[in-house]
Amino acid sequence: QMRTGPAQQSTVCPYACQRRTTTANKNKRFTDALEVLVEYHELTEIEGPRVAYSRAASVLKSLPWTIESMGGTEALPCVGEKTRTLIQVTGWYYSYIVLNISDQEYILFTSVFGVGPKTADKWYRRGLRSFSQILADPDVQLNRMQQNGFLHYTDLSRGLSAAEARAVEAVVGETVRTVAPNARVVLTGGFRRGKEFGHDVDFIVTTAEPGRENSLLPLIMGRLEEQGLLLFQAHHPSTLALKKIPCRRFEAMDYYSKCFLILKLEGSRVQGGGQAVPAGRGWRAVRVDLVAPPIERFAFTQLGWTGSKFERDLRRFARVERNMLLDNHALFDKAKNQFLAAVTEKDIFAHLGLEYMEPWQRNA
Ligand code: TTP
Ligand code: MN
Ligand code: MN
Ligand code: MN
Repeated sequence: QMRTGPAQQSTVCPYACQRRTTTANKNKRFTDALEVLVEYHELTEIEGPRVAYSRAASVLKSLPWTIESMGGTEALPCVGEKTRTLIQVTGWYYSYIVLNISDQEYILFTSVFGVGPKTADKWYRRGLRSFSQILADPDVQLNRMQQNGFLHYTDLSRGLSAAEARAVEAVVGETVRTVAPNARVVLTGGFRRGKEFGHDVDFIVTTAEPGRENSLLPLIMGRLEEQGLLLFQAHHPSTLALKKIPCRRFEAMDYYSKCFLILKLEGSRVQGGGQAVPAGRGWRAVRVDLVAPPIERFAFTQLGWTGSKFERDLRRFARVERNMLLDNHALFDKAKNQFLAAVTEKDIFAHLGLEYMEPWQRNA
């Protein structure tokens, strides 16, 4: 009975980690509008509206049917009065939110690599309303990341196709094989979830040699540099040895060695030519993230970095429903006062008493 709405509603689970959400979003019209609201509310300290809209969007993404009207949405979990109004009047309400909101510059500013809500807010408060005003203002100090964010803005704001992500995977794979033949690289993030489009490509790099994971990323960056492919790098060495695990705060945060890169992707490497590569130049800039956890933490890293709101709800589910703490490093059972080991993601789902969800079913 996949056709009508109301018959489905009783089966919609309240946590995203209990729902199978593929990239085939049947309610994109509404979820796009909701995600603009989520982004807009990221500016404020009050997390209520942001969380509420974000959860509502996740629920709508998981529905196997398209919502036609507000009627019949009453029984959906996490879909409150405001979201239902948005559904009812989506056409004009959406335009109103996107086009007339006074702070739309804030959303524009945070689209620059290295610019977060705080910086965007600071610039907005200074009266700055456009990139040219920011770049022309003698009092604005851009850090190295932001300088590169502006320098490569056109390429980076375009995002990447799955074909380009595969080309990046080949480049990173070859590089790792050259400097660390025994290391392993796996794709994670949105492209692991089967997205056709993403803002960067994420990889986990591991080695079976204990302690060696901390020297991997500098080696990889060095080799990328030698090949003339490294346009920008910010490396954060591991702080794992210094920290208490699991994190007490449930953020998409971890203590592993990681780096945020901008790489040069040559058009010739992309199957089908790579439409996003400017013709005269033959290459484009792409954002790449690498993380290098110790091998025994691989499953937790993989689950965490595969991402989406699925991940946030998984942590919340663990805490609220299971009295456990889950983060990118570990799963801790508070009742038993012990860590629960995991070699694969399946082990973690099993510890949580959840049905295993494939990565492409985690597009919450
Ligand atoms: P993103 O790359 O930001 O998001 P995405 O791959 O889902 O989508 P896109 O790139 O297309 O926008 O993050 C991927 C996951 O990595 C996200 O769930 C959070 C996680 N992550 C950490 O857990 N710790 C970190 O330090 C960072 C930078 C990311
Ligand atoms: Mn990503
Ligand atoms: Mn992103
Ligand atoms: Mn990323």
